[in-house]
Formats: sequence, C-alpha cells, structure tokens
Amino acid sequence: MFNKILIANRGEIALRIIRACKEMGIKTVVVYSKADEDSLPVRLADQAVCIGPAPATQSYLLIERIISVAEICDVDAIHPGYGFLAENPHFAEICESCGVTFIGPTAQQMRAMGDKAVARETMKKAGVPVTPGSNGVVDTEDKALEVAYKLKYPVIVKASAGGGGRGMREAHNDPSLIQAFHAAKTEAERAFGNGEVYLEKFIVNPKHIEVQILGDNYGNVVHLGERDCSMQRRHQKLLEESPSPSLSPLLRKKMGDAAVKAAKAVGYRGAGTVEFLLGPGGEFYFMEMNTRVQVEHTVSEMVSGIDIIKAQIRIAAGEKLPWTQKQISLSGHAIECRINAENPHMNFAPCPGRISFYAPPGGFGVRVDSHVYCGYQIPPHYDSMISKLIVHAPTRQEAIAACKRALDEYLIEGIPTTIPFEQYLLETKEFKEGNYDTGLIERLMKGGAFERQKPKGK
Ligand code: MV4
Repeated sequence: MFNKILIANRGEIALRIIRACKEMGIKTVVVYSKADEDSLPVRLADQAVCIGPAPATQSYLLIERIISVAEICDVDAIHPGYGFLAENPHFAEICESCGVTFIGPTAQQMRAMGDKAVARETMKKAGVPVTPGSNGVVDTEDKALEVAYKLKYPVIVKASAGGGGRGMREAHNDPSLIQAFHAAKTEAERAFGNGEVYLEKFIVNPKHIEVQILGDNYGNVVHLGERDCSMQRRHQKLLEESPSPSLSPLLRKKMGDAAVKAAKAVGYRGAGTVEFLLGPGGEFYFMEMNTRVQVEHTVSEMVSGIDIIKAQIRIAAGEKLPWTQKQISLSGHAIECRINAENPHMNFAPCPGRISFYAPPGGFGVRVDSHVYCGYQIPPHYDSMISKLIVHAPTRQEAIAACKRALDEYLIEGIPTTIPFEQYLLETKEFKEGNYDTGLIERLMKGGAFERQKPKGK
C-alpha cells in the first residue's frame, strides 16, 4: 500500500480524500492556491504546499508544479479528485513517467472515452446499446443531411471532443440541421481545438441514469447500481438519488450488465461512471463514460456500503477487487442535495462571500460532505458547490423525509444558497411521484412556481 498520497484538488473532494487516507494510514500532501490557504484541506492534510495564485490555470492546472511537489515530498501516488486534471491523459502519463502512480484509469482508457465518437463506436462493437446515429464522425453538410434523413428529425449534432453538454446542437429540420452542424463544429473547434462532430437521433426529455462501476487491473469489473441524475438545470446536477425511481428490477439488471460490458470493452481500471439516456418507453442508450470519481459518488457509497475513494486507492495499489457482483448488495435509498453558493432567485448567480453562521444537520442517516466552516470565506475563483447533504434510509419515502428534515436544520448565513430551491424540489409532485426527467427544472422555472412559493420557515 502507498505510504503517501498527493491530492491535486481542493474543496470537499480534497477533504473526502484526506479522510479516506487517514483511515487507511496513508499520509497526505495537498497542493493549494493562495485563495485556499485558510481552507480545511490545507489544515487537515499532513503537509500542504502552495503552488500558485488563485486562478486554476496558475495553480491547480499546472502539471509541472504539482509533479515537483510530488517529487520533493516523495509521494507514491496522486489522487486528482474530479475536475481540474482528473480526466487529462497527458497528466496521467507524466505521473507514471515520474514513477508516481496516477489514481485512476490509464491514459489510453481516458483517451478512448474522451473522444465521444470513438467511445460510441467502441460501445456499438461491444454490444452496448447506443442511440441510433452516424457511423463515426460526419464531415460534410451533405453527409449530415443524409444521416438525418435516415434517422428522421429531431436529431442532435455532438462534438467528438465535447461531453457534459458542451458542443451540442439539436435540429428539427434541414435548415436548422445545416445551422446546427456548422455551429457545433465552430464551437467545438474554438473550445476543444477539434471540430469533429457526429449525429444522433434526439431523445426528447430523457432521463439521465448513470451506473457506478469499479474495475481492477485484472479484468474484474463490478457495478454499484445506478444513480438518477435527471434533476439538473443547464447541465448542473442539483439532486441525485439511488436507486432510480424510474427503473424496474429487470431494467436495472440490464443497465448494470450493460455498464459492466462497457467497462470491460476497454479493460477499465479504477472507478468510473457509465452514463445512459433513458427514453420514455424504457429504452436506454450509452451516452458517455466518465473516467473519474464524480461528485455524486456518495449516494452509491450509501446504498452499497462501499467507500469508493478507498476502493480507488486499493485498485491503484494493485489490489484485486475484493467482491464479485453477487457479493455486492444494495440496500435502502440515498438522496444527495448539492448546496451551492448561488442565488436561485437570481438565475442561480454564484454568490461567493463569507459564511457568518454555520450549523450543519446531523442525526440518523445524515451525512454532510463539506469543507466549509463558520467564518469561511468562499473564494470566487472556483465552482460554487460548498456542501453535499446525503441521506440514507430504508425506503425512498423515508429518505425524502430525512432529507427535508436535514435541509430544514441546515443553517447557513451570510450568503444565499440553493437550500430553498432543494426544499422546493422535494415538495414537487413530480419528485414525490418519482416521475421526473432532465427537462423538469426548466419547465418548473417557466411556470414560476418557485418564485411564487411562500418563503419557508420562521
Ligand atoms: C442527448 C440528448 C438527447 N438525445 N443525446 C447532455 C449531456 C451530454 N452528455 C449528452 N446530453 C444529451 N444528449 C441524444 N441523442 C439529451 C442530452 C441532454 C441531457 C442529457 C442528460 C442530462 C441532461 C441533459 C440536458 C439536456 C440535454
């Protein structure tokens, strides 16, 4: 096992990794920017090294500085967390060439999944269902029109280098396709330096269901069930739950098997997530695979009882997965609410500032993963998520009750947060009935129900 790990991240995930390392008897080094010098990870790690000023491009994204710290501090491995360098194959290669283990998949596996057109073809070959679409990239307007004619409108143009909602355009007829084709190409060229695009049949208001998988160096892969991440707004997830209220036991089995097949198709190592689109008739399609630990990994931890960060570390150290699929038992229901320093009444504008009062919830089945504390100044330079509230209970209904109770208890003063919006979501008919898709929040906002609701509380 490793003696010392460098954490190339900040915020709640840096703290999450420190916690896992402490329990495993592994020493930790965090790298941090000037803006994070008063942060909890910096205080709680065994060592902390400042690597630059606030902007991530001058700190958390500087490979050479991070590698220098790794060498000076004599670490065995680097955990990248999520975001920043977590899905950068070049970084993974540099780590390995310096004799430092990258805690994650191989650079080759990251590249195979990073190019969405390649990933799609790989999955098709492996027998994983993919959305009907083009065979590989589409490089001319005429080819796009021909593919769209076969698929029938609506279709969606996606950038090969995109993902997570970037570089996509939908089209409902020939003229809008021509426009979408060029707009997606131009945007992708500018954003990723790669203008390649492909086409898919557009699934209207799908559900976003993703499966957590763990693979080892010996070809073993297991899944930890699915997460329903359909509660999103502009590709920002606000609430995730496991299991999904939209899956029957049969569909759950099929999707779990498909995710394992997807991971095995690339010999996947480490923790990963296979994302699917679920259509209204129960049909599901591979969307993309994320080759990192995700923000919402916690809901899968609660239902499986498996510490995913510890599993990542053990896999990276060369251990075999200690479970077969049969030995993994999923129990109860977990819900995660993302608490962001944003004003939901002002179009979710980020509102960093100082937390003047802080009292997090507790009690049975309640978990709070957060790096903030009373008096903490939220830096404006990074994403606005300041906490994750996760509840676990035997049934969905009990989890919802615990979640409402915990949100009610959660006192954060000095900055606006998404807590009132989470409370509103939990009261919607669609959520209560477990009948929501990726278009719900937009429909709710258009209806104005959130703005009309009476302020809750005292
Ligand atoms: C789609 C789609 C409909 N049909 N693909 C958005 C994120 C990126 N990973 C793919 N996305 C979508 N791909 C087809 N063929 C709709 C979306 C989509 C979406 C997917 C998941 C969660 C939220 C979403 C919001 C808008 C669009």
